[in-house]
Amino acid sequence: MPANLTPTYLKAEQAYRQAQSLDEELRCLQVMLQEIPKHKGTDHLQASLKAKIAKTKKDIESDRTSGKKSGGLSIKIPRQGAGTVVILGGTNAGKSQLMASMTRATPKVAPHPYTTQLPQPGMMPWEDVFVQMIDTPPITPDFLEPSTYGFIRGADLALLMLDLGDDDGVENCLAVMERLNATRTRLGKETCLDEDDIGLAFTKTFLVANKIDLPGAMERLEIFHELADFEFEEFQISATEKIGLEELRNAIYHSLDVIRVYTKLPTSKTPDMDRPFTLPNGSTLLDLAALIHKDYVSQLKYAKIWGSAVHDGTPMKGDYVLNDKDIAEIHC
Ligand SMILES: Nc1nc2c(ncn2[C@@H]2O[C@H](COP(=O)(O)OP(=O)(O)OP(=O)(O)O)[C@@H](O)[C@H]2O)c(=O)[nH]1
Ligand SMILES: [Mg+2]
Repeated sequence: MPANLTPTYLKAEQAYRQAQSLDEELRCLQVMLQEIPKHKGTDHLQASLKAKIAKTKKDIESDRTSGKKSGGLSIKIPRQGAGTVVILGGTNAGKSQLMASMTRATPKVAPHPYTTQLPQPGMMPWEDVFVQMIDTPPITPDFLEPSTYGFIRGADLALLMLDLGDDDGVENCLAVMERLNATRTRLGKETCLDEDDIGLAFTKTFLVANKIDLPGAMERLEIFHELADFEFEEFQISATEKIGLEELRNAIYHSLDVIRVYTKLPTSKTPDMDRPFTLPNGSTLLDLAALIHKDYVSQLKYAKIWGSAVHDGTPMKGDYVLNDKDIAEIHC
C-alpha cells in the first residue's frame, strides 16, 4: 500500500469496506480516486480503482434496469460502540457461547449444529466503553449465509473460532478459511484492500482456539498448527469456563486502535465522564467536533484541553491531535 495516502483517502477506504449499498460503494471509490496521489507508484492502484468504479456503475445500472433496489444487504446491523468485531467459525465452535460470555446478549447455545441462523449483535464492555460483537451463523463447505460477507468486510476485527473439543473441529476451521479464500472477502493478519484488485478485502483476524478445558484440546491445536497456513494472532480460551477471556477482551479493544475523549460544557464544572467519545488514534479536535455535531466543524474556535500532553485547560486549535483520556471543552 503506498505510504503517502491522505487521511481523506483512508477514511473513504474504510467507508468503502463498510458500505452497505452499491451507491455508497461508488461514492467512496470516487473519493478514493480523487484523493489518490497521482504518480508512478500508485499506477496499479489507480487502474484498479478505475476498473472497480466502472464495474460498480455497471452493477448499479443493471440493478436499476432489472428493477432491483441497488445493492443493499438483506440483514443490516448498524455499527455501534468503539468498533465492531465479527465472530466466525464452523458449527458448534462456541461462537454463541463466546458472545454470551463476553456481552449481556443471550444467544441460543446448543450442542447440535446450525443453532444460530441469523447474525445477532451484542455489546462487549471494556473499561468505560463498549465494543460491538456480531455472532454469525456457521460457515461450512455447504453453507455461508450471504450477509456474513458484509459483516466481515464491515468489521474492524474478525474472531475465527477453532473448536478444540471435537476431532472435526480442526477440519471445520480449515474449511472456513478455505471457503473464504475462494471469495473476495478474506481473513488476514491486517485489515486492507488488495492494491491490485480493490474489490478484494482482508479483515484483520484473531484465531480463537476454544474449549481448552476439554481433553485432547492441546493435541488438536498442535494438529491445526501443522495443517493451517495462517499468521493470525492466537488466543486459547474456554468460553464456558471463562479461561483466557480477559486477555482476549483486552486484545480486542487494543486492536481497534481508538482513543477515548471526554467532553465538558463550558457552563459545567465537571466533565461528562460516563460517556466518552471514541475516535481512531491520531484523530484531531476537528474530528471530535465533527462527531459531536456537523455544524461544530465550521464553528469550532478552540477547545480547552485537560490531558497527558498539555497543561490543564490549555486552549488548542482544531488540528490538535487528541490523546487517550483527554477532556475537551469546546468553544464555538
Ligand atoms: N466444554 C466446553 N464446551 C463449550 C465451550 N464453548 C462452547 N461449548 C459448547 O459447545 C456447544 C456449541 O456451542 P455454541 O456456542 O452453540 O456454538 P456455535 O459456534 O454458536 O454453533 P452454531 O450456532 O451451530 O454455529 C454447546 O454445547 C456449548 O455449551 C467451551 O469453552 N468448553
Ligand atoms: Mg451459534
